[in-house]
Amino acid sequence: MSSIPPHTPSNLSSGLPDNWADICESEPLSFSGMIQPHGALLQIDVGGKITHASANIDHFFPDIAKCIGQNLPPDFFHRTHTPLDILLQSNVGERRDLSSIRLVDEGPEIDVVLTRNGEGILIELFSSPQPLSHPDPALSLPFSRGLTKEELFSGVVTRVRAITGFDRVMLYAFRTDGDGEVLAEDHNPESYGTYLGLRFPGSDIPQIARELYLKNPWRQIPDAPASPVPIHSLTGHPPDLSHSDLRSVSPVHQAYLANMNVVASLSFPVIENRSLWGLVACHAKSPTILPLKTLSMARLVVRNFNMSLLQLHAEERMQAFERLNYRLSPFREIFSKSENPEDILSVSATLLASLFEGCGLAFFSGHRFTLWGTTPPPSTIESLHEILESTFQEPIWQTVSLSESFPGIGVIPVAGLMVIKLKNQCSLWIFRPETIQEVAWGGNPHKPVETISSGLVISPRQSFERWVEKRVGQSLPWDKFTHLAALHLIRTTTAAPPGSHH
Ligand code: BLA
Repeated sequence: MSSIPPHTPSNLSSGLPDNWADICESEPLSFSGMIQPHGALLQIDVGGKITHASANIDHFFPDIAKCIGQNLPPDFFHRTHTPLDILLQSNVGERRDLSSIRLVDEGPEIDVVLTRNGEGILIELFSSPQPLSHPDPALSLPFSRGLTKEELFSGVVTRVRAITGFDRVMLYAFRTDGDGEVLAEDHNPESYGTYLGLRFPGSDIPQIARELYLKNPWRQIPDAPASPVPIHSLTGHPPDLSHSDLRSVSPVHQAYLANMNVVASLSFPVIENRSLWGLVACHAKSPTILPLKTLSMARLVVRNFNMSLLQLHAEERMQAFERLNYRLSPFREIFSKSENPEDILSVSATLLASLFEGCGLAFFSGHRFTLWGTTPPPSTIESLHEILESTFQEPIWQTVSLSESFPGIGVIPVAGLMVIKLKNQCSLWIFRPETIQEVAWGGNPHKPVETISSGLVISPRQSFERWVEKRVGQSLPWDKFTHLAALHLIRTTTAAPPGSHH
């Protein structure tokens, strides 16, 4: 029997219901049945029949409200220069952005977005505001090669602010621990304070909201407090708004923006390996509606940035791999000859400890192990080995705090642990010491729930003032470079011997 109680996830937000994060994750964002009032929406099915219309549709397209259940006039597709059958043949998620279209003679010019969705075609109509200014077309040229990361980061926020005119534009990046941080910011000199360098808890942007960025080019909230408009339905079910930019704003997020003193918000996804790497997030203090052309131009800038970022990351990885290849060669060499823990650590302990910034190591070969440097006592390591062997299948496991992961572990002279599983039941354990860290947050992140008269509600923070957390009992985080080094170790020691073929 092991002497250490099983793993319990750390609970930052003590006193809260355990499932508060699930509550955020279960809001039916895409089935709100309502839209924001700056545009109007129609859903047609694959036969061209109108199944849903927003209550304000008359404002954009007179006489259509009566037509729920009937076919959209063929003239519509003539005026949008996009035949219905062509639209229906496109893949779900594909969209056509049409600027300055007239749906009726002598009618106003409007912007139209047509999106093929699961149910048929989603039609979104927006009044086409005159652009505030005509941004310099050079802003949408690709970023020059050879910029440093910092130059690229500040380049994208400056360009997006020049195009959109928002008060504040930030590059917000998700960290490997799920939280996020503001890496670059450009703001109106009159706007208050800065979010640059501040960290925000992962729960501020739930996964359900992050996933929508993989389907949409941007999320536009021109007037967060504005009352939403209901959608009339033929089917009795709300339409799927996962591809809709007009989708009404989550009430929690409305409160969040209000607490931040933000009225208009606009954000563009930055994507790497099909997942959301970050956002370019824009804030304004007063309602701000941009024409489709301006939105498309800002999106192009973010896409250019995204491409340069991927290139930079690829170069970084290549350089890191070359360095790792060189530095890890003594380890590879000894491990290819011997799996004896003493042999391995006598040759490579110093280099492994310095590469992984560890204070102590354990090398397991089956159930035999050898220790080096500062580690917990052997009996504790044996118990940990037993638990981890039975609970974790992944090739890499890590924690920044063994005492948070295993509250019964007792007093130990280390905080963090990374376990790297190698071939033949061998594993390398790296211990890190406690490093007291100061983390500057955008407001106290530990209180996402409040008590109001009717009970407990999930609510965003009231204040986003810089709030410094002093982190004790934790090691430095296991960052991307450490992960890369661990993967490199696994790959290069399990690679098929030269000459073998698959
Ligand atoms: C959405 N939260 C968002 C979005 C951002 C943030 C960028 C996307 C929509 C948008 O662009 O406005 C958070 N905004 C930030 C952060 C910064 C910023 C971190 O500018 C930092 C500078 N929010 C909460 C809690 C919940 C929550 C506790 O604080 C959960 C109950 C939910 N956030 C939430 C939801 C959305 C959201 C539901 C989706 C809103 C929508 O699209 O309607």
